[in-house]
Amino acid sequence: MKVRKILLFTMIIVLLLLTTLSCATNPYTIPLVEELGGKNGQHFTDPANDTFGMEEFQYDILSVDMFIDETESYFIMHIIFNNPVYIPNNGFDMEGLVGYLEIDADQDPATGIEPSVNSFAPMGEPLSNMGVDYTIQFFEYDATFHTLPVYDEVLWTLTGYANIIYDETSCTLQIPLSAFPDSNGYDNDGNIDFGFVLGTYPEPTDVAHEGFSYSAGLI
Ligand SMILES: [Ca+2]
Ligand SMILES: [Ca+2]
Ligand SMILES: [Ca+2]
Repeated sequence: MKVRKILLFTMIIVLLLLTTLSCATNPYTIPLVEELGGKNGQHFTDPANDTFGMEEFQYDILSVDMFIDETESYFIMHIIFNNPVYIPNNGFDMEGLVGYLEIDADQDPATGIEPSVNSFAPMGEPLSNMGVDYTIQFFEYDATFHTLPVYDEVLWTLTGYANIIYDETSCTLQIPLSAFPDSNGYDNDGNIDFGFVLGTYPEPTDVAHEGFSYSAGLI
C-alpha cells in the first residue's frame, strides 16, 4: 500500500490531459461550516515555509480547523495553505492539490498500517506513530460529485466519500463518520488522529501530523 501511494505521485502525471491551468473557482458548495453548526472546534498548525519539494510551486500547509456538525454525523475540516490551491484532475494541471489524509480512527498504533507521512517526511522531522486505518485520497477527486474517496487501509475497501470544496488558499472537507465503520473492530467514538502528506503531481511538498489529534466530544 505504501509503495502504491509513493508511485501515485509520479505515475498519475502521465495520465493528465493538456488544458490550461486554472485557480479553484468551484461553484458547487457543500453546506458551509456555519450552516452545519459546527461545534467543538479545534485548531491545529503546521510551520510555514517547511516544504521539501524541488519544484517552484509547493503546497505549504499552515493550519487545520476541525469541527463536528450538530448532528454529529460529519467531521468538518478546513485546511489553510500558504499558497493558491488548484483543483486536481483538471486536465494538465501539474499544480493540482493531491496526496493523502491519513486517519488513525481508533488512535491505536497497533491497528492499521504505517503512515506514509513517515515515508515522505524530511530527515529530522518527528515521525508519526499512527496506525493508519483509513486514507482519504486527494488524487481521486471527482469533479462531478465533488468528492474524495475514503479507503480502509487494512481491508482495501471503499468505505465512503468525503465532500470537498476548494477555495483560493484553502479547502474544506465534510467527512461522514460513517466512512469509518465499526464493523472492522475500530472504536469509532469520533476521536481520531490524522496526518497529511500533500503536494503536486510531480512530488509531495509538505507533511503535517504532529499533535493532530481531534476529540469530537462524543461518548
Ligand atoms: Ca507547512
Ligand atoms: Ca489504528
Ligand atoms: Ca509540515
